Amino acid sequence: MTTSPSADEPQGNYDVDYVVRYTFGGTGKQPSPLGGGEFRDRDEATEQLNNLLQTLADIGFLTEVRPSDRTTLLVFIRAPEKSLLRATHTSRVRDWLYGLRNTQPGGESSPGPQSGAERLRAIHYMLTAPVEDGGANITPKYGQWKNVDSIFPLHDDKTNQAWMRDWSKKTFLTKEDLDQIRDKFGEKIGFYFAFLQSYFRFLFFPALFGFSSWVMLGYYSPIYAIVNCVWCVVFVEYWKRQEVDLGIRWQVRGVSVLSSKNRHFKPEREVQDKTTGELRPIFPWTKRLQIQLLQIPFALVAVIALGAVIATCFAIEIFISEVYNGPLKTYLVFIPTILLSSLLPISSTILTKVATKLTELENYETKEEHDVAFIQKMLVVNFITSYLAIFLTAFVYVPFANIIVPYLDVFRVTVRPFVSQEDEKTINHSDFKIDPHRLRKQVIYFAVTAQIVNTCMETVVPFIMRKLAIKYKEYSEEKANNEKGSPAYDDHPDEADLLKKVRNEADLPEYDVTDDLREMVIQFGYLSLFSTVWPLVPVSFLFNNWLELRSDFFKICKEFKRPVPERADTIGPWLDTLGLLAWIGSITSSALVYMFSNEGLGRHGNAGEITGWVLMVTIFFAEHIYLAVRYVVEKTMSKIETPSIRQERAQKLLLRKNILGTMADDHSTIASVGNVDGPDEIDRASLEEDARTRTLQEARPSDRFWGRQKNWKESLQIGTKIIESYQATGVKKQQ
Ligand SMILES: [Ca+2]
Repeated sequence: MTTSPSADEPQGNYDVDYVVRYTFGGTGKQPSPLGGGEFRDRDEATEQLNNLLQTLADIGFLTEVRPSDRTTLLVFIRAPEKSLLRATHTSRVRDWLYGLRNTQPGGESSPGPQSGAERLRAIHYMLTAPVEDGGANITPKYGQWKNVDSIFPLHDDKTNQAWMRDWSKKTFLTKEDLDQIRDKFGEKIGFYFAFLQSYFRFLFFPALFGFSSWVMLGYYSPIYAIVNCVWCVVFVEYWKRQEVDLGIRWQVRGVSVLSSKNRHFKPEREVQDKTTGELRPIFPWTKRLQIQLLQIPFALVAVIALGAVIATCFAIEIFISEVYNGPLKTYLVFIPTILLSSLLPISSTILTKVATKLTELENYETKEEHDVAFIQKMLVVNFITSYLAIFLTAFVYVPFANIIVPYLDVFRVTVRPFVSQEDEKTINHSDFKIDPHRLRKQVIYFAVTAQIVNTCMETVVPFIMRKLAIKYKEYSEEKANNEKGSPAYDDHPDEADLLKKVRNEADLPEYDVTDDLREMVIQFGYLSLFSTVWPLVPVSFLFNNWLELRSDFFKICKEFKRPVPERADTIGPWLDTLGLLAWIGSITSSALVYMFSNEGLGRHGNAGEITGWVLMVTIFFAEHIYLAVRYVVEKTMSKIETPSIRQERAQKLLLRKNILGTMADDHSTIASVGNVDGPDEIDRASLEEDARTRTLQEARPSDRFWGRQKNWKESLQIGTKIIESYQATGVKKQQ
């Protein structure tokens, strides 16, 4: 296991651990007609800043205040060695008490954080944990912290760039690379990259096999379908195993027991725990179940609403492209695309809002439960928007087109605004023929074109928008400074670069790994469900995912704030989704092979000859074979012992031996539990003194940065000055 020592972690960022962006509002608002609004704002902002700086000093953190822009300022936070040791020790003891660690962390000898992620996680815990757990209980944008806009760590640009260069030269990331990602960004993001890497590695076989079956077997080959289904099952089971292995390797097995509280949880009543006497907030599960039942109508509404939008656009498209032969056809074919790309986002936004509301009503106690419940609701929406169009072509258009097409005349209305009455009469559908390549064209679109478009929309477009936003902000700041007077507080030349970087990062959005995981799982769905139609699907995904891994990393580093490291021992509900997709894949693949095996026109060259009961029997057998294969793969996989699992077993054995051997004459293991609180008592004054004298002696480049403001009171003075200078100039101008 590679672990970078803590000393060289915050390189280049002047030892800054976290930055708080603090808004003081003011200049942007109109002064109240009664006057004094500006001053009331200012007093409140100063008072809350006082509160913030004092709280930070109370838990032993150093602070420095700098201006950011006309409405915000930056509070730099650094945890000195002593309070950091205490924070990591507390978090490790907690891990041990919850059974995440086999070995009890030693009292005084407990080493500092083993990785950047552990350091940042421990500090973040101190910043946000409830006061009774020794934290500062800072909740951005909430209650007394409503002026705290965000708390974020800074990107380590040098390392990020070095990794990007390194990875651009190799095909696979090594285990060590993944460990490094985990050490820097935490396990949750580590798991995403590990998943993407495993998926990419597993794509090599279907890509090769798909290519050769495209050359030799053609489309809708039953052999390809069977191999593909088995491969999907093997991959899902392999990844389950991989999660266990990584969980042990990264010491996060069972980490979900350490769940964080859901801030919006509203308990119905409090119940006294019989054994501990503690008051515990309760929300009865029966009530929650009642609200959860609303998921069924929600899913139905989602299916009907999205289904109606997609099916209508689909029908209009068929009408215009295959039935209609009047004038302007080349332009009219874009009508359904335009309709779809405007209606679909609107309906999914509404459904997302409803899902958010439902999840809130379900009132989960922990943030993790809340997130899982939300993702599960959104699955229906994701599935329909991604797969329904292909389903309609394969299972409605091809078998039933001859019956449906006459009814499509209702869509004459869509072309009426563009076509004269005489022309409209020329529309006839007597010569209508099913387009046998329609399905393949659609699958190719989703497997190639859509993937390229996605990468652009995900990485390239936001990057350009970001650059433009920075330019615009610079311009408008300059303009404001010219009009309203420039601020009293200039950047020190030493810090100019750092401050510029921090101001830019403060404007970035926060990263959520869920979106990237969803993208990959949906992609896996195209492979398992429809790749029989076009066996080159895995080839396209192979190339795409090599790039995806790198561009996603680039995206996290450049287009988002550095994420606060979080722990996880799984990719969460997406794992079940993978299993579900593999199962549905066995059904669709067998149905597709049966219906299209003769170049898209059924078994005997005529789509009308598909018989329902043969289809049913085919699906039934395929699905049962799937279950059998999965059982065998599952059993085989469980026999394989990965190195981490072997190591953990050995460690447990050794531990048992050691403890049982020393029980009789040594009570130190029990006595040292009392040392949970950490090495020795520390107070704020000694901490600040300590850290400052230490930095002065060592004369590092960050010394001057952290020496500018002697203590939190001086920081407050500077902060107040910044707020006053901006608001005073603003008021002057408005008068
Ligand atoms: Ca992505």
